Amino acid sequence: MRKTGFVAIVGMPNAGKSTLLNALIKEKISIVSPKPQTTRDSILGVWTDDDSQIVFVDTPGALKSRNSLGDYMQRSIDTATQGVDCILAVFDGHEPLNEREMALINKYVATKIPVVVVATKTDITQTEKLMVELAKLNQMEGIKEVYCVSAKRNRNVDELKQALKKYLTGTQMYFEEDDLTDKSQRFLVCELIREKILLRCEKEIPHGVGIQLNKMAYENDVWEIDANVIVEKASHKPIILGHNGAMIKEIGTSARLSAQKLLGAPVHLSLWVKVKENWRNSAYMLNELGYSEKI
Ligand SMILES: Nc1nc2c(ncn2[C@@H]2O[C@H](COP(=O)(O)OP(=O)(O)O)[C@@H](O)[C@H]2O)c(=O)[nH]1
Ligand SMILES: [Mg+2]
Repeated sequence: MRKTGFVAIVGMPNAGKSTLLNALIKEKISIVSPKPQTTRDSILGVWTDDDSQIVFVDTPGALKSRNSLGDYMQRSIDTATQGVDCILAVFDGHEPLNEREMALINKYVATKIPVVVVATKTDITQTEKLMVELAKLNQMEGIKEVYCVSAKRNRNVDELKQALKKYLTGTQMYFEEDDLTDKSQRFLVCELIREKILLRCEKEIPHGVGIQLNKMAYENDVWEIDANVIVEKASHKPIILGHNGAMIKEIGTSARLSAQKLLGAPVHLSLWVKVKENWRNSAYMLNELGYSEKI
């Protein structure tokens, strides 16, 4: 019988949580960008092998909420850490561990759920610097283990996964053996489009972007996908469109290529830029874009 259970991945925005999740399950299901707040929703990533099934919960980074979307993100972190077998507290190993991060780790230790701390991005840091951070962690009580990994270079990630197995407390399989995530292909396609915008647009634009799928159907061996890119200010529209539509074209091409990889078939993608003022505070729009509570 397999040992099974849930592991929540928590930490500050940009720590490298989603990259680590993708490395742990060896598949890209959570989008990644250098911008904070890239992940908005808790995403489950499932790893199944001969002796275990680990369900990883990727969460948005801890932050102060300023709108209904932010409240939703915070609730999704709180829910994600309830009832899990282990909490993976991830921090960016190439930055000093700050007070807020130490406080967060202490908060998780107080839950009595086993806490494993992970310093990631070790490919871009010096060992000496890391030693200082590890010494700080050593002085904190209640941490079960500390791992140094590079999710990008896949360094020490499998060892970490093996180590996590001892915390699993269940025996029930939560997912089929070949399932990788709880998210639908529709959700993942929207996320890929959003990722391409995050990677190309600066300042406040990325945080105000939402993707609304009008159509996603497999017709004559091709995925026909039609989506709205929702922005919250009229002034954002020309930025996303770019000069003579150059920007939206570039976003569309790279999203189409990623979607083809995900879906394993050719994709036709149409994108439309629409303005919906203040959508991040509209219950209707949040629901439309998939940010609604699952009961
Ligand atoms: N060099 C390096 N960069 C990383 C690593 N993991 C994440 N990153 C980068 O850090 C940024 C934030 O990563 P992401 O996974 O989105 O962080 P999250 O907000 O915690 O989910 C992105 O630009 C990633 O490419 C790593 O192991 N090494
Ligand atoms: Mg993330």
